[in-house]
Amino acid sequence: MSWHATILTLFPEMFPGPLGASLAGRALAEGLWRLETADIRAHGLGRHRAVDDTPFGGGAGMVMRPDVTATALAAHRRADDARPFVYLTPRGRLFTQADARRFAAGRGIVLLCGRYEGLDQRAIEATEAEEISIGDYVLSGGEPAALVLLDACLRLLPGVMGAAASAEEESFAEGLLEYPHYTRPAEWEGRAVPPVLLSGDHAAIRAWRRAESERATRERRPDLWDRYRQGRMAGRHADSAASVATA
Ligand code: 6GU
Repeated sequence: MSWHATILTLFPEMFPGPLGASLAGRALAEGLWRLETADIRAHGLGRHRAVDDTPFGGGAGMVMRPDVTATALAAHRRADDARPFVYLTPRGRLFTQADARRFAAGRGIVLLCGRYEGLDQRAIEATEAEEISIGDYVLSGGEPAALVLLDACLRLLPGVMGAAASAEEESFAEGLLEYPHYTRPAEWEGRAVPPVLLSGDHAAIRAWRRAESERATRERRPDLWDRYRQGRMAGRHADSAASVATA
């Protein structure tokens, strides 16, 4: 069976969205992965199919009801489903390349997209959801985060990218930012390509690229740089959360 993504959402029309184009879209058409969207509102209560209510204790916004959400989940995830269940929320742990690798290595994923002020805490606990955020900013819902998370997983599935790209992935899965890239023309509007790249000296090119990767990481991402240096001192780099930035 192909890699199976199930998305529980109040906005199923947002999917596949961008995942219907480019690499992920071709892989979807080829059956390398499968997408199932589940409309939470189909499990809503009463004539208005209510899925949310006002927060106990007061305050702004609405909270997704635990009963409706749990019913929707149970309808799309059987008890023996081996796939991880992820609730997308800005309260979650930050998503990393290590998560993408772990999810891509499994059978698929079940994603719950939060809306309103979020999901009732009891449903999060009862379902043992893994809470994940994609960054320190606020989205109006979990749907764009689900698209981001899926994109990161899908490009790692066998056959989705070429073999060359996978090899590249390995060589840069070290927690450094990428070096800068150049193509023709060799001179453009008075700007020359760094001469070493035209030298044909592959060892020198490798050394230049490594130095540029390290410089970019040091200048732009001191957090990644510290982790990279610690990893190097401990004699390991692979699979650090830092490698998210280099994939
Ligand atoms: Cl997963 N959801 C929302 N609403 N905002 C976010 C997020 C998720 N990750 C970062 N910001």
